[in-house]
Amino acid sequence: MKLSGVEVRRIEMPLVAPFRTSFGTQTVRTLLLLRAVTDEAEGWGECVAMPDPVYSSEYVDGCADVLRRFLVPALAGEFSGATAVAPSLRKFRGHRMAKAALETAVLDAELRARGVPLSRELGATRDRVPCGVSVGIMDSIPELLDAVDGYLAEGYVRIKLKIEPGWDVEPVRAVRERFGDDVLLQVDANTAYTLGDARHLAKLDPFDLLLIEQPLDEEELLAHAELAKVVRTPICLDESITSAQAAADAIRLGACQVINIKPGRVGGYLESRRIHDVCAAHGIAVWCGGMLETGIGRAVNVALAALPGCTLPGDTSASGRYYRTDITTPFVLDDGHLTVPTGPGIGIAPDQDALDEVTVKTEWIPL
Ligand code: SMG
Ligand code: MG
Repeated sequence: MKLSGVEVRRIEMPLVAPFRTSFGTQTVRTLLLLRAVTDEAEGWGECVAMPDPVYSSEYVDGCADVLRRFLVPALAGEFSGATAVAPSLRKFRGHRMAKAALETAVLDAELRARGVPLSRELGATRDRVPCGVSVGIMDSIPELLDAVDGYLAEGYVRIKLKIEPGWDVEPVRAVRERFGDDVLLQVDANTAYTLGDARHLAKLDPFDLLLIEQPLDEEELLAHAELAKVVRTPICLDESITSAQAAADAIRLGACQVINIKPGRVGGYLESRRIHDVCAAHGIAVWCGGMLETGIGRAVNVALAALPGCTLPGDTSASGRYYRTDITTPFVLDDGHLTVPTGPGIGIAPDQDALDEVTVKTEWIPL
């Protein structure tokens, strides 16, 4: 396979509602969309980094820079396909979101050329996946209850509440009181707490949550293991899990009982599959996270969520949860599920007009 170049589009898509987490509020999703042009076919990849380095160290302009100067040029010449991408990029440290986008675009091109759907390539065992929804921090409890009510009415099978100090026990209590004990409920702190908050976080235990996601800093694996001795709610790691090696270490240390897999955070779908397998071997439940993806990133996430070890509903919500108009055929909830695309590669492509509408910059990186 030979790459002739990569088109990098910067797109800006308004969110249907502001999304507030412990690190900030998003009203527009700005991200990079890659189109890899090869001698066999073209393929798409979405870079999940945000404009500011607040979820992780990567950010949109940094990803565009590293793709232009280092990652795309490293793929010059003949190579054997998507499995050769990560080894070719390994000498460049970090930048996993940028690497993941490039690997996905190459993988999509390769699979389209071979006529193989990504879900089959990854080893998916389901044709539809149950979907959860991530609910941002709100200004008031009544506002939160209205939002949760709406999502449950739409059919979402699991609710995740974003939390931070000052917005944790009370919102969880209110949701449990209003919607009952049967609702699958979990929380995500995006690193907002310290180990000193352990006793406070244990106050979430009576609410029978599925998990608490990334309560402490991403580098604090040992502190998560200590926290796990104080809180009964299972700990799930997101930001801390940057590779299959990190997952194996975290499991060995007792830092988590559940892992959120995000292909962007770990450098791609092939590494995601390895994390899935490491977790399956240790009896650790996994689920597919979300980064407010467009239909392109969502298609790939839904394929990943269809793997047998993804035993918990993911943050793979319908297009309408995020955008009034998606750049692909929208993903629509059917009885709380999304259908796994069956076409070759990622199984979906952007609508050219919709894509042009949201594109603010296009760059061609030639090889
Ligand atoms: O894609 O539905 C989604 C968002 C899910 O909460 C979500 N993602 O830490 O898991 C997480 C956050 C990170 C992105 S916030 C902009
Ligand atoms: Mg998270």
